[in-house]
Amino acid sequence: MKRWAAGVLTITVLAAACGQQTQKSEDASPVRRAAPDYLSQPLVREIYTADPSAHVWNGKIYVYPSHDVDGPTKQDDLGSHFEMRDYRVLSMDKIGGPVRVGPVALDVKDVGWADKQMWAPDAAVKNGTYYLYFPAKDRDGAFRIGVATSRNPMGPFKPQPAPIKGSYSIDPAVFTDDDGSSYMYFGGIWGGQLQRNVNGRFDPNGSKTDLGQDDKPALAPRVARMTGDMLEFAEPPRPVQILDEKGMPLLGGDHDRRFFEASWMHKYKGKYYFSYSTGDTHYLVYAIGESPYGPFTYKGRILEPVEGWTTHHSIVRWNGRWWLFYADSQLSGQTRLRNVKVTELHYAADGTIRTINPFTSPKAP
Ligand code: FUB
Repeated sequence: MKRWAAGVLTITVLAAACGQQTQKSEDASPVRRAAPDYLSQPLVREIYTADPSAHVWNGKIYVYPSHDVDGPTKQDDLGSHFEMRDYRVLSMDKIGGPVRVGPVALDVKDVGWADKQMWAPDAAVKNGTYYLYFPAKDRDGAFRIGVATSRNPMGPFKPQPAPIKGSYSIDPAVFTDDDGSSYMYFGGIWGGQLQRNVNGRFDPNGSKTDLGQDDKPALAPRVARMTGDMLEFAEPPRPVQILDEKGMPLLGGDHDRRFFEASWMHKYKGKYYFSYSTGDTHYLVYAIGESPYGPFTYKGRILEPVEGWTTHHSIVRWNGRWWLFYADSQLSGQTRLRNVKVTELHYAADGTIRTINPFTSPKAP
């Protein structure tokens, strides 16, 4: 049996096991792989998951993913086919051990201001309260970022009545520095609407993809320090500058390196590593700076393209080693139905990250 056909058979069996439909063909990945060709295997198979934000709390690993569901909307450049409605948290005692899928932690129907599209979330903890940060579209079709709280990292989370004041766009990632200050990084172009919020106000008629100014600095992700209660921005969000090796901002036309979505921040040996997805070129890349606000200098790739259109990640230290959580479309073969994975991440002696190939063998013909 050809590898592609074997993949389809596997997918059909797995899809039946997942109790989900996978028959949409317009967004099927062109090349399917046999299971051993993937560097790592899905963490869970009973639901579809993506955009994993991992944290280590009290020695346990908690993963806050998007919960992908099949829906009627055709795939487009604005991600209209990502029709997620709720969040479920994953937990594990150790990497490689059993993964628990928690019950619904937050449902869009319980968020008064939100209408649809519960996209990539993140979480934080302070003084025994857990905070779930999530983007969703409001009734005007504008992405806003909400926050919900719980005393349990698995939820259920109780949402605040309104989105975070001054929030817009998608993909919140909250980083807490050694001095206890927390910062939210956020933003995404195209469907993430950053280009429709260039002045901090939503312009429904703004550009659809990016600013279309290839020779100008690329649109920058945003960062804002959080208030002490973790519920609001303590300051207006500011652009995160990402510079090339000559100290010049990356340009809009530099699709292999410029910011698209999926911010993450971690600290390694005293330096701040800002990482993100390049979207339409499908890389996870990183840039290093001396402050949580940047500027950050582009350094290279973390992960080569996975199967599926999107790529989104988190980086955490567990048991003295560093781990990359990411997602691909191994189980379904469709971009809208993804599955989260984990693999070890390695640094070279100079602090650069060794690029990871998500496959163990070269691409099938
Ligand atoms: O999962 C929906 C969106 O796709 C996320 O918010 C983006 O980062 C991309 O993964």
